[in-house]
Amino acid sequence: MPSQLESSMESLITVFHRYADKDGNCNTLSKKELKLLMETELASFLKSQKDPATVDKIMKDLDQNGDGEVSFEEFVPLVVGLSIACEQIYQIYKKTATKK
Ligand SMILES: [Ca+2]
Ligand SMILES: [Ca+2]
Repeated sequence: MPSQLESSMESLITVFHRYADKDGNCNTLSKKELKLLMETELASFLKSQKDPATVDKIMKDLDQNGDGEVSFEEFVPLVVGLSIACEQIYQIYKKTATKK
């Protein structure tokens, strides 16, 4: 049985490839693939971002080598960044929950 963290990492890889494999280049996400991934897997985050250009901006931020595609290495910082943001919310939530 994989640990919780191991299965989380496995899920991350599985989700990345579920979208990256849609076109010829299965190791990277095109903008279309990234958009689909975010709309499906990060719908609540995307909804909280009112700016319709969010995906374009995120794409630009993530694409470190500027080839117009997002590789797994370039994708991971997005997940890490969102996890950090979620953890901060979790801390605030925990604080207010214990204050009662
Ligand atoms: Ca692809
Ligand atoms: Ca790239």
